[in-house]
Amino acid sequence: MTSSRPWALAGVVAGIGGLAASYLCAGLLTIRESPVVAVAELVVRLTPGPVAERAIDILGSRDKPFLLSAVVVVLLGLFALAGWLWSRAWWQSVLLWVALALVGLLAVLGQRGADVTDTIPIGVGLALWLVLMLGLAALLRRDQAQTASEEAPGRRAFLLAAGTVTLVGVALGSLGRMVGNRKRAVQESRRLLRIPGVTDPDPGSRNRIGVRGVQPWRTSNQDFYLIDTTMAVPAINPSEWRLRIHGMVDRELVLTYQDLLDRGLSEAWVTLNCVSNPVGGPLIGNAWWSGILTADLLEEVGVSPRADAVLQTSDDGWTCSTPLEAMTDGRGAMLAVAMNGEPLPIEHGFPVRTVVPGLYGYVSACKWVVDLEVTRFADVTAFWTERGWAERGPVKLSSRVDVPRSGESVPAGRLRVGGTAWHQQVGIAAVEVALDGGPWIGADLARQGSKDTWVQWAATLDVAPGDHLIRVRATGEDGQVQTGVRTDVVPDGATGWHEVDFTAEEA
Ligand SMILES: Nc1nc2c(c(=O)[nH]1)N[C@H]1C(S)=C(S)[C@@H](COP(=O)(O)O)O[C@H]1N2
Ligand SMILES: [Mo]
Repeated sequence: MTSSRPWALAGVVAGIGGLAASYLCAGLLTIRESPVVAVAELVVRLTPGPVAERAIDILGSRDKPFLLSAVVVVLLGLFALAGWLWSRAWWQSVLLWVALALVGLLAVLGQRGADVTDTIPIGVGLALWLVLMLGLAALLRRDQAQTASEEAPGRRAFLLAAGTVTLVGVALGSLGRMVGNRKRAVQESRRLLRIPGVTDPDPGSRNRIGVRGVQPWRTSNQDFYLIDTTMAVPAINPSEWRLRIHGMVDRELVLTYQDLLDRGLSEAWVTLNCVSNPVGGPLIGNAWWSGILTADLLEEVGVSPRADAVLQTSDDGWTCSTPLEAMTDGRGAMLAVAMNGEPLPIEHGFPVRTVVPGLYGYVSACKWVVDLEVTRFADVTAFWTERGWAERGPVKLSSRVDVPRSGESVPAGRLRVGGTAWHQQVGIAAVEVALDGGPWIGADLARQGSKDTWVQWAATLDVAPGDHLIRVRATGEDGQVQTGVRTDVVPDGATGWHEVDFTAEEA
């Protein structure tokens, strides 16, 4: 019998060739992403919410590279299988390939705004695979026939395979550069962009409580947490960006970036929260946002009195449904174009993202936003609400200890502790800490920027040598006291007091 290894190798080589062809084709057609990324995104979309949560827990920010690598490994295995199948019954191999192409097709057509051109890379990939496989199979057969009479076992096929791999490598390399060029072009236009009216106020020291180790009141763009489901951050040139506002409106509107800027900027400090932030967690940040008020835009288009939601869609297909009221009342919901005085960083939604004070990001803070559909909650679902998260997501009253850190050792005696607290749309009236289950002690508050920002607190404790536990709770301007009842982040945000254990050591 013939060895199966050269056949598997031929399958892999033909597979990579086909894949490279579809990559190149996608690049040339400036389709946002290649079929492989589309498949990875399909996996993300099909993953049940709790499984996704678990994966993010275990893998953290490595979840995406992990998923992409998994897709690639599975693909390579299937390529090898297809090559081997060809040696036994070529039509089985073709069937496997057609099945793979169908999965790719499904994934691609499932993307936002997919059209027929998006399917071309898959067709091209399939065709090239067939050509490569036919060629390699012919060579392998000839080699095997030769081996029977002379020597030189399968050498030609391997040489050819190596040659093809090299070619494919070159092709992939140049494609990588092309895609890279596009990203670089957008980075460059962002770097050169000056948005008139954007300011960059220094928060000064008034908001600072002055305890070392408490997170800065203003979160730099660099340190701002990042959460999104996208496999490939959209690279959108402002000159190509369009926003469509439609649905239950009197006059549909399509805006360019300049049209948007022409409507005038508003600016505010807003603390953004992720609903997945565990008690005491890091998924929160405070920035100075500059943008165009959604209330003005929605007034301009005239919304139906029967509407109660806005379905926001990102360039990457992610969606969220936001209460219409939150985007039209006086709270200052905006389409932000700048963050901390700079054009939005690409990964934070460049060129335009939504910021709605008082709501968790998953129901409001759409990055790379391109479509606002005025609608009704009863008529739509969105990315996270389809996965078991609540339809409404107001930020919950919460507080955090930053100093001391969990497990830290500190000198016994007078100890300055500190952290932050927030209750967007309401404001913080008081913060209290308790040592080792003792009575609540009032903390000092720094100045709160506005009711939509966090506020820093500090307290002085006297700690004896030994192990200790401190906990913190906040009270809102509305008199609500932060509950100690612990609930999970699903479906609408965690509750409970943040507790930190530490050790005081004899000085
Ligand atoms: N396009 C897009 N926008 C998105 C998301 C996303 O997955 N895709 N995630 C949302 C969530 S859950 C949060 S908490 C915020 C986070 O914004 P940041 O990454 O700028 O901090 O973005 C929101 N906007
Ligand atoms: Mo989030």
